[in-house]
Amino acid sequence: MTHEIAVIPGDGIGQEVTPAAVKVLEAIETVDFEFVEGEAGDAVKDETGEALPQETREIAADADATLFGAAGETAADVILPLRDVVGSFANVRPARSYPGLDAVQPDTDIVFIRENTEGVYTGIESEITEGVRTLTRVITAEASRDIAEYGFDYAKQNGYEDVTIAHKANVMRQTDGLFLETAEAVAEDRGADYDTALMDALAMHLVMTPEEYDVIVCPNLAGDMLSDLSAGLVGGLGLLPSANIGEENALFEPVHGSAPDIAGKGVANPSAMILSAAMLLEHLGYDEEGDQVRTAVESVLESGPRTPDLGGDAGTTAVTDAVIDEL
Ligand code: GGG
Repeated sequence: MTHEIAVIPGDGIGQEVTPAAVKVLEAIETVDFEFVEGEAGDAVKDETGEALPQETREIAADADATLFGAAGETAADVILPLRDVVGSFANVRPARSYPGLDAVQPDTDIVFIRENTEGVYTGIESEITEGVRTLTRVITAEASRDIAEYGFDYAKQNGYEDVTIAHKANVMRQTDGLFLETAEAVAEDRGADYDTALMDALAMHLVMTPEEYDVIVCPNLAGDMLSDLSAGLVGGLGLLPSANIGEENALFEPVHGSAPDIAGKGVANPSAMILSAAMLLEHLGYDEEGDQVRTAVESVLESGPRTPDLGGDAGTTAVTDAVIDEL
């Protein structure tokens, strides 16, 4: 069986790390892929006036899964609609420390389960009058239930003991009040143990004692920010993959953005993107192959070569080829 994969490199280092992940997938001899490339991002907007052309939407909608690189200035016009195209409601962001890397917190193994459709990312913003702008934060019981169910199921299926529900219901009483009460009801229906944590205090606890957390179920913005914070604990954004999961389709992307400061230099760390490809393999049912890719990345992270963000002097291609050699 051949799996059709939409490949959307996007902007900046997305153009460098996405081909690296494709090269790794091509090296997996037990799975057949057909890659269909689509354009999106700042450059295509400059050329055509549209950051996400209809053709690219269709490529992602028709594929078995999508690999997405990075979004730049047009992030809101690219990645948010793409998540919608694949019907994604859950953004899974594992933040793990790896042996041999100089991490701030070497005992980190946390999976953020981020609500992926609403919160402050619905784009409902207005200018009321000059100097006054507003943003509408949308929280629904349906989306809160979906993400909580996904989070508790994920924890059970992946052998994680602790689930924490992140919120700020003492201030955002209506919106996070609903998120919290809905997620707690899901836990109680399942008879599952859980903790709740105010997201601001949680940020501090994550820095000081990340080993106390396993799976964290978060509203949208909190999940985006707390996962980036946790990237800092394990060695940087070059290490965090993610999966945008829908009922029938999914999109895989590194947590990092387009990194314009290093784009075009050939030194971007491909690990997050290759680990996202490992998540894609698992999503398609190739657990063994996904595990092989992750193990190969871990081995290269431990023994090198490494890109400059991890203290090395190797380029994207050298690291990718080393991962393929390990495979
Ligand atoms: N590959 C991820 C990416 O391009 N991130 C840029 C960004 O702004 N992301 C916002 C989000 O993940 O919601």
